[in-house]
Amino acid sequence: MRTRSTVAGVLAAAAALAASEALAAVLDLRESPVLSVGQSVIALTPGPVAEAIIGVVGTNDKPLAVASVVVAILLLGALVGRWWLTRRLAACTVVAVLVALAAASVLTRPYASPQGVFAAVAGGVVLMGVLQLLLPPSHDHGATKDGQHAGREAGHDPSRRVFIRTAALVAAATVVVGAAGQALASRHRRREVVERARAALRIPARPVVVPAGADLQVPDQAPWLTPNRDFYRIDTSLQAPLIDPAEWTLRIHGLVDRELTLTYQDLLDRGLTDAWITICCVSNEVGGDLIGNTVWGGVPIKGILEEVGVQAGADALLSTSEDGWTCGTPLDALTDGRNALLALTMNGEPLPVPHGFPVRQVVPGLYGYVSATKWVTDWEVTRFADFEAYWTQRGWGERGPIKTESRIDVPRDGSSVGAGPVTVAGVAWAQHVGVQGVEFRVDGGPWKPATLGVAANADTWVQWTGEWDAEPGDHTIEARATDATGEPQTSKIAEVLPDGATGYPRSSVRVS
Ligand SMILES: Nc1nc2c(c(=O)[nH]1)N[C@H]1C(S)=C(S)[C@@H](COP(=O)(O)O)O[C@H]1N2
Ligand SMILES: [Mo]
Repeated sequence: MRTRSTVAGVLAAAAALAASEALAAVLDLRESPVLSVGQSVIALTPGPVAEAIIGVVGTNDKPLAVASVVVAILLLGALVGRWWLTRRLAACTVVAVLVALAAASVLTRPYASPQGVFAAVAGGVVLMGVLQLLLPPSHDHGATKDGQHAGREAGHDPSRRVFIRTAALVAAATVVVGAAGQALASRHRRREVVERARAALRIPARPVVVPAGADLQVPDQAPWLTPNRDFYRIDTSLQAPLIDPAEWTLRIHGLVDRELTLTYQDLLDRGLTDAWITICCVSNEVGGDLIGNTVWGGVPIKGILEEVGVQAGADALLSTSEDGWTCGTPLDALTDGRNALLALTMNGEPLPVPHGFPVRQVVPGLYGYVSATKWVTDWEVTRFADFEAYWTQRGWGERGPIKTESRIDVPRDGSSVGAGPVTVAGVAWAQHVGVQGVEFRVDGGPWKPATLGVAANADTWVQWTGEWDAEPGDHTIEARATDATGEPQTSKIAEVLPDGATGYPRSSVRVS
């Protein structure tokens, strides 16, 4: 009976999930209850835990968040099933708490709606209904407190056959409803509208030309220009916000002389500036790939801030995305003349939805968490003393200047190469300062200068390459960059928390 009630509980929870998600799809909700709960879990995850998770699973953090919520609900379902016949009050309390938590998640999200609460409640009702179906409180079907009637062989237990048949039916219905819900959700009306609007945009075409000599064309090395589809994605959204550019506005307020609300067309009318900028995540470990380089097209932020008139005493721009993520950027970095942009295009095409469509910020020299707000809809000119942005609340540094770093791409860490001349290559960056040189060394020997690719400007990474005469055995290659002021990157190992990793990148290779 214990197995039976556990199975019934898990099945009931799965049916509840399928029903609630399908209902959310039928109602065309912006966000289903499961996603809302996932978002709450993300928001409540302490910074160091989030960091450890990103460190292990990288950009698979989103499926992991959803999977954890689903698994947790199935486990709670198992518990409810166990208690259904013997401790009904406790079982119902667990269901009620689950529904209440889901409803609270739905209601605290930017896309809160009464229908979302309805979908969560429906899930609870289905859960209990299925349990009632699978575990009838009967006297003659073996459902007594201590389980089976004595002397009955499991195989000949009629209630067992009934259970299996009903359970199979419930499982089949769950799969059908779940699949139908997913199919329906993928045809989300809003997604279609936004994708159509994105495809229909006629932004003056500007050819994307990689500056001559920037890409050294070393086999197996990451290309100098990161294609949009390979660009790393880091954000707190389980489902990228869907914003119709025709409805998008940026409201600018706070310590300004004149408030201003900009539309997408307003930005287009100003004309777009193109800039090659390498952006990087503070969670990028030494040697990591949470960094990418593209040409961004947008409107300089400096001019917009001049237009609204920043008042004395302000030192920060607090930007907020449509889904409520916040970011604090030093005003200095936005007004000192660097290419800080409100970007509309990435590699010549409208921003892909996961990268901030229709409008995001890009600021050379600052990690993404303090500068690169995607789906940005609100700007408040303010003071750092008066607020704490999303990641600062979770333990990250208030300011996030990018640290000078380098990476070895070839030969890859852990690879084997033949003895003789071996090409060593990688990238190095010191955004908005520039890279003057890169050196590499083997087994702690003397540093050897690498050849650098052409730098488009001080805001992008540079590729570097060199040659090493490899002798058989196990060897470790290290690299270090020196920025344009002559400052070499530090050898001191720092973790990514609180404000970015440092240390020499290493590649350990076996030479045969
Ligand atoms: N709205 C929103 N914008 C965001 C984030 C986010 O979580 N939400 N993450 C930031 C972080 S931490 C980084 S590193 C960059 C990543 O931009 P990308 O996903 O386009 O590479 O976006 C930034 N902008
Ligand atoms: Mo980031």
